[in-house]
Amino acid sequence: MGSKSDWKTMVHCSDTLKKFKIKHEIKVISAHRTPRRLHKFLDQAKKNKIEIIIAAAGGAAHLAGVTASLTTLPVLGVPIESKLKGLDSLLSTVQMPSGIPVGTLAIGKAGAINAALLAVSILSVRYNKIKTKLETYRNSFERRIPKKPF
Ligand code: RP5
Repeated sequence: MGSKSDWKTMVHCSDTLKKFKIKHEIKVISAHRTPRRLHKFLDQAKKNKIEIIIAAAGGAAHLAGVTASLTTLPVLGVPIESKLKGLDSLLSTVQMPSGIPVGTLAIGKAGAINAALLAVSILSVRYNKIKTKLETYRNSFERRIPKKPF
């Protein structure tokens, strides 16, 4: 995430990954403020066996796009709520030029949770245990939705 201030949103992403026992690193890396940290992290990503990157940033949110430009790993972008209610973050993250994709999720908490779930879904193609957990989660999720609004 681009700032420590993004953690209150991204904690929901981490909590969701924990539910599926997905090992993950949590870092503050900013495309603007700490570009050298970003390059170093991506240089070591392969060695560190990273399979997916979730990049969250707010405002002029270039983190996911710059990350995607420097790696072939799947990059999922979470637009953080901002002074403009996250619309700036959303557009900065989602409007990538053709050739460098960022899988962009919703603004804020829903996006943070869904980034984790999408990462789980991507991993489930390769790891059967994760696939089973995801199927169980989805089934229980459906049961939790009330059939009536009252
Ligand atoms: C972005 O600027 C961060 O991702 C954060 O959402 C936003 C504000 O950062 P702080 O000023 O709170 O550190 O780079």
